[in-house]
Parts: sequence; structure tokens; C-alpha cells
Amino acid sequence: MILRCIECGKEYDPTEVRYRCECGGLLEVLVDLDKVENVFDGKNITLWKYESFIPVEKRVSLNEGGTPIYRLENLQTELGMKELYVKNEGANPTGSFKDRGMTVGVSKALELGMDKVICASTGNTSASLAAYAAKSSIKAYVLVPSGKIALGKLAQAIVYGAKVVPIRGNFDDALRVVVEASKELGVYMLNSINPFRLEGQKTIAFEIFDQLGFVPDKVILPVGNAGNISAIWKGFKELYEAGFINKLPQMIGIQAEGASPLAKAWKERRDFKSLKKPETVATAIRIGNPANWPKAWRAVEESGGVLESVTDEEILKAQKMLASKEGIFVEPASASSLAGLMKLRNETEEDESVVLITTGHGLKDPNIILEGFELPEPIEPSLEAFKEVL
Ligand code: AN7
Repeated sequence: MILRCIECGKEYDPTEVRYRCECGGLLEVLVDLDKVENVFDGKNITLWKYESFIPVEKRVSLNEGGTPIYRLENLQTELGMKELYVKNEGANPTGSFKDRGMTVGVSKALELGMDKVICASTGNTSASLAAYAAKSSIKAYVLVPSGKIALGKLAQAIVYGAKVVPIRGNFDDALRVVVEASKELGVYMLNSINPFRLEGQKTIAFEIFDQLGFVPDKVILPVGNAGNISAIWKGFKELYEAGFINKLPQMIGIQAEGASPLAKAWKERRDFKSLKKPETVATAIRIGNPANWPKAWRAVEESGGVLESVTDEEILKAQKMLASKEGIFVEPASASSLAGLMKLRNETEEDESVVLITTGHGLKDPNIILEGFELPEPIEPSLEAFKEVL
């Protein structure tokens, strides 16, 4: 195993604490694919089933992964499709896919002998880091945009015992401070520019293949800091290079319109420019300067995919559809994958197989539902009164 810069190719020793190359490029972990095991038999699925692909020795686990994949029987008919699935990452221990990154990332922190960890977060990363730090008896610091983090996520970070620091600014501002703090204060940084995070998250690809028994034509997911789309693509490529699969899916990344610097650059075929004031109801992906954009861009390009954006209205509509037609309650950011599919429906063949990734649980952000719903006046506790309101 080695760390390598995706820009200049310079290699680094993975026992050194390092997040970027000297040239500024992002780093990736190269795992030895001669040593990986073909365990893809559809059985006993958990993240650590794929341990031969995961480059850490220590293991801090809350039993992450093994999330359900559902066939969307109702929605696929409604959308005129043959094979539509959701992989519901809200079923992870803290309710989001971030747990896959943190089981590996915090394990790496312990291997490096670090006793303090830090992240900037729109919410889910902070909840997850706080839980894995608690399990490891180490200190977690989380910086979050003041007033712009969903209630459930804030409650999680607090109860798991992290030091929660709200900042006047957005996620991008918080990440800047965290990068500086990790250098100056010797605290291990676990945002997704840390390549070990992505080594955990790539297991979403392994599970999709393991659960379905085939590689879908398209994988659609929300994009914020652009780590997850990069990670999942890396997972599929490793399966391919190991000779376990013989096709690759198209990777389709969806951003919220008010926070869509990548989708804009993609559509206009121009260079990526960061956005100063991102805004969207999907607070998880309210990010204007996706730090992993070079990896994500390559994932989409290499896979023949696309980056698209959807409006807040489309996101909330999709959230409601998933819940009311399929019984799957996801947070707004996660619903952008279904919103994106509906927007791109004309570019999808009827017989294509599509997997939507829903990244976080709906209960993390109950306010967004209740704000749009007026509870009726209470009735008298009698059958007559009940019959009147039916
Ligand atoms: C539910 O928690 O960035 O493109 O700080 O919580 O890998 O960043 C959250 C991101 C999608 C985007 N869906 O993933 C954070 C944070 C949900 C999320 C994303 C996030 P990336």
C-alpha cells in the first residue's frame, strides 16, 4: 500500500500524517490488488467483509455497512423503468454513509497514534466522527456552519461528546480553519480530502455488486464535497482491475442548484470555479468549493457519466415521493439522487438498471417536513368527532 498524488504521481509513505501532495494535489491510496479476496457471494454483507481491500490494521467498528438495497417497485412503474433500486445509507449506525469513512479513518488515526481528531461538517460528518471518536476514547472537534446544520445531526454530535464549534461562515470557511488547525495543533483531520476516508466509502460499490450480483448501468448520488462519488468509482475500478467484474457503471453526480459549481462547470464545459455563497434546503450539500472536485470530475469523465443540478423544489418533491410511495424516508440531500434521475429521465433507456444512493436518514432533519405541513386542530376524544374528520 502506498499514497500517491493524483496530479504529479509523487508517492508517500502511508505511516506519515499527510493529506495532500507537496504540489497541492489530492492523494489516493493504492492498494495491492494482487492480495484482494473474491468474497462476493451475496452473503453476510458488512463493510469489514471486504477487509482485504481496506488498508488499515486496527479496527474501530460500530457495525457499519450492510445497508439494504431496495427495488423501487412502485416508482419504477411510475417512471416507466424496468430496474430501479435504492441503496439506503441512512441505515448505517449514525444514519449516514459517513460511517464507512469514519470506521476506516478513525482506525487510521489510532494507527498513527493520534488522540485528537477534527473535521468541518455540514452535519453528518460531525455526527459520525463524534461517534467513532467516542468508541475509541479520543477527543473530537467539529466545526459546523452556525444555524445551517440539521437538528438531528447537531444533537448527535453533542450527545456523542464532541467539542462542537459553530462558526460564522459556511462549510468551506470551516474546512479552511480545520486544515490550518490540523497542521498547527497536531490534530488528525478526517474530512474527505483524507484519502483513508474514501477507502471506507468505496465499499458502497462492493456492496452494490455483492447484493445485486451484477454491476448496474448507472449509479446516481448527491455531490457535496465530492468525496463519495470519487470513492464509489474507486471501488468499482478496483473490482474491475482485480478481475471480479467486467463492466463499469456510469457515475452520475447531482448537486443542489444553489450549490452546484461542479454541475455548472460540467454543463458549460469550462473550468471549475468555486461559489462564494452556496444556498440550498439540502444543508448537507450546501458546499461551494468541493475539495475533491478533481477526483470527482475524473470519475464522471472516465465513467461516461454526467454532473447535473436540481432545484430545492425538485429535491423536496422527490423526498416526499420516496417516503410516500416506497416507505423510505431520507434527508433532502439524499433525495437529490431521485430528483436527478427524474430530471435525466429522457437520457435513460427504459431497460437500464439504475441504483440511487440515498446518503442520510430522514429523521436527521425533521424540521423540513414539519415546516411544510400544518397539523390539524385537535379533536374531542370521541368516535363521533373522529368520524367527522375522516
Ligand atoms: C446526506 O457532513 O460534507 O460529496 O460535512 O451529508 O462526499 O461530500 C456531508 C455530505 C451527500 C455529499 N449526502 O457527499 C458533511 C458533508 C449527505 C451528506 C453528501 C453529504 P460528498
